[in-house]
Amino acid sequence: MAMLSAVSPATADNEAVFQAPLSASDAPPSPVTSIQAKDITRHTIALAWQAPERANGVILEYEVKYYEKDQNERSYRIIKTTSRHTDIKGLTALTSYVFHVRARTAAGYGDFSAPFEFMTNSVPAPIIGDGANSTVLLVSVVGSVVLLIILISAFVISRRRNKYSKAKQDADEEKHLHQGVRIYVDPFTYEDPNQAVREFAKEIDASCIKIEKVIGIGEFGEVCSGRLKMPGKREICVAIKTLKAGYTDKQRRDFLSEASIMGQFDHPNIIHLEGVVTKCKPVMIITEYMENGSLDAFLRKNDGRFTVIQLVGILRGIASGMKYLSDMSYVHRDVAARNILVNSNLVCKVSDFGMSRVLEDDPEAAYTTRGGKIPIRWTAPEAIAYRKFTSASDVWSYGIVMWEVMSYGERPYWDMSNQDVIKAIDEGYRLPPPMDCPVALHQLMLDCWQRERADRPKFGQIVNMLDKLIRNPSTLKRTGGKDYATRRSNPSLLEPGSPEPCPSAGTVDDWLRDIGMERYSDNFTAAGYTSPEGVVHMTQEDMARIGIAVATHQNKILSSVQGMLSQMQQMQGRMVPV
Ligand code: ACK
Repeated sequence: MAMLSAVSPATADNEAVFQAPLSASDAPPSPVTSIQAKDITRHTIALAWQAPERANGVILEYEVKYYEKDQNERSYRIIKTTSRHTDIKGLTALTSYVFHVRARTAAGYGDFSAPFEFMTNSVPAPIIGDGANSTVLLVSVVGSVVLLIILISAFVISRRRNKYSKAKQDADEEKHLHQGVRIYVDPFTYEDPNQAVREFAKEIDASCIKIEKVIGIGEFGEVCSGRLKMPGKREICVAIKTLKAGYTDKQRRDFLSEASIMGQFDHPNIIHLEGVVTKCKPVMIITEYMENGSLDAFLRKNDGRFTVIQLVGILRGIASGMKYLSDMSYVHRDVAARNILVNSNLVCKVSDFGMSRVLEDDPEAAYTTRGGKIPIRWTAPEAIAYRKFTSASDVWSYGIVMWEVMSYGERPYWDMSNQDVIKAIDEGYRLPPPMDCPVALHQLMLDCWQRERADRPKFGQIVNMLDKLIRNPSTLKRTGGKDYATRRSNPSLLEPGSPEPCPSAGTVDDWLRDIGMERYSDNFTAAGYTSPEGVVHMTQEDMARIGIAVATHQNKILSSVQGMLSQMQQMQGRMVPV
């Protein structure tokens, strides 16, 4: 166990510091106790609240946390404001929302208020007064009906255009929400990056930190585990990233940029920044401690030990963290299992933020012909080709993380060279489903690996999809079978292997039941589609011909058919062409 001597260990003196009574300015503000809704419309609630009874200093800002009452509290949104009121916009009509408010002073955040619940309205604010004459009313009603027809037609047309037209709607909605949700601020836009550190990271006194052991090496220095005991708070385990001696100004800036970025996030699936030590050496970044370390190593150590539901829970957590980041307009660029940390409760948190550093630090990152350093196997083609990094390229990488998780930490594309990976992807090949991977999950991976980035799902949709699978575990039962077990020891990706018999995918009836489309069983039977092999080549026209008229049902069945086809092809020893 290595002890670093540069930081004072917990001595009797330090203990005395911990136990000293808090002065008013050390104590965070007391909780906000009352929140009122001053005005409510279909999509907006105007909130106002009282200052906390004991501010214990100057209140620098308030944080409003809110979420739909019926949704998981984890998918909350945050708005920060310096005043005691704010308009919460972009809400869904006729929906109950829960709000909490807390105040921040120089001593940090106080506790959140108790929950306050308000419901949005169901009708738009009236535009016709009581005295309006019936002609105006009639015109308005006719106008509304025409508008409704136009909207419905537009909706149907856009639904038909591509399966992620809903994605577009969600994206538009998200854009609105951006007006209410804080957007990530790039610390390098500050003239003085130290200012960003001061703004987003709390300075911690080195005497509060006890370093216990070195757990790894980062680009800038050792990563250690230890304990943090802040005045008035209980002692917690922390991870401590240190900046090694002899650093340049640029290295110090790059090192601390990670804290300036992390400090802007507050989400259960994003690694939490406790603070920084910048006033003495070594300079340190202190984060929550994640007992199980990096996800890739953790999975390899626990090969085969989790249930599918546990694995999907892991994926759901990561997707939720990524949704939060994309909502804040933060593009990670290096989403990979090695950059996800796991705690003792199997909660996964996205980590490894930073600017230029992110890719420099990553041993997987390789130089491209254009000079950038990129982790090829995890990166979307447009990001490799012309550095177009977006939340959609993060979705591609997330698909690779899904594959890593379902294969318990296997290396994507095994021992293929980076150049071969780029070529295979360009030719339309995709990773096959890992052993025992539910078809629905492999289909989601394939969706994340759509060549057109606009066709990839948004993180919000991925979270919804995973929630649906978790709620209906029977949808996770259908897998490609065990034949794939051989692939792990002898992956021959691009060589067509000797054709194997197709795996039994059950009956067409079973399959339709799995995807919730059993109402069409008779249509399939009557048209002679009695085996999965017969179904996989069906087209949209075939669907219409056998009497499936609803576009959403056609899409659902077709997307499942595509997954089934890819299953069969990978069973024949090939990577999946799309
Ligand atoms: O796989 P690991 O044990 O998890 O090895 C790496 C190492 O430090 C170098 O990055 C571990 N590590 C990084 N941050 C944390 C953290 N917050 N909690 C626990 N381990 C961490 C990582």
